[in-house]
Amino acid sequence: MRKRKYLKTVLGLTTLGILTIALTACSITPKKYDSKAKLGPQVHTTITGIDAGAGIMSSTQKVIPAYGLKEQNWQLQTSSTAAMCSQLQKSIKYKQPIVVTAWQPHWMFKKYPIKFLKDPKNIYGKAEEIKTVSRKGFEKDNPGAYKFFQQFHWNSNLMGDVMYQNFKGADPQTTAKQFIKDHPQQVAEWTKGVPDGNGKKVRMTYVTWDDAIASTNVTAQILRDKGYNVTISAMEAQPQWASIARGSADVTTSAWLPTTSGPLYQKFKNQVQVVATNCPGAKVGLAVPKYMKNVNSIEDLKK
Ligand code: PBE
Repeated sequence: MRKRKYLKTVLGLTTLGILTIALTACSITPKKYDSKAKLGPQVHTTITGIDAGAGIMSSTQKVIPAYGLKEQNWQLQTSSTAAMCSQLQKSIKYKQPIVVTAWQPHWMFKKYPIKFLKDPKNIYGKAEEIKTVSRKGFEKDNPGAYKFFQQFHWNSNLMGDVMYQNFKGADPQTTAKQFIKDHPQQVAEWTKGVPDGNGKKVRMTYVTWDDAIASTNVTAQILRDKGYNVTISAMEAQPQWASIARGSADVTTSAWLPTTSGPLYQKFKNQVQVVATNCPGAKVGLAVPKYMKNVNSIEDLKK
């Protein structure tokens, strides 16, 4: 009897021990950033990226060999903006190292303490601008809407506010309506001399990136308020450009030029038309959390 009880206790304690070890193992968090150690191994020589169709991904594929990161087997991990941002958030929570693809305007710089890495070779381009691009012939077929798109231009701040509202969960069309209400002067400037739409069609296309969601919904809503019949269709970047080039869509407000959307622009430039710059001062590159004090340039990734 005694022996049995003893055995039971030992067995119970052993089980408890194993369970504790297992649980601890599961909850072990990866190591914090170590400024004295080589960076590559700390992040598995991986840059956390977004969706494969993004221009920032093709630029980053050029960055890897250009900065000698290929020799160290650095790789670019494809994911999505949402997945990348949640990875970033997790890393920041535990002060772990991470290298991400980043761009501005975007709310990530408002939400997370991160910094762009210097790009001395200018692979991501020097001065990016967000441009409005239409099909050839749109101007002739719909001069009223075209005029509006020629006049539509804002800045990172205004755009950032709209994006941040959407990020916080607001419906993009509701945010657009609120923006219009709050910025009558801007809207008046953009619609100056723009005739009533009388139900004329405008087919906009966009990729579901935050900046494109913001500018597409704001411009679509302004044109709707002017009596245009605006449709907005979300698609991947390549089909988006192809549909404008083919003429099955009219216009997009989210071409990042000259570098980020550059490869697609080059491919279709004979069939499309750059209408205007709608947001100057955009920036594309790699970023890391600010606590990675020794990493300030893409060149530092090798160290
Ligand atoms: N972005 C945001 C896109 C364009 C808008 C920079 C992630 C890209 O093509 O990379």
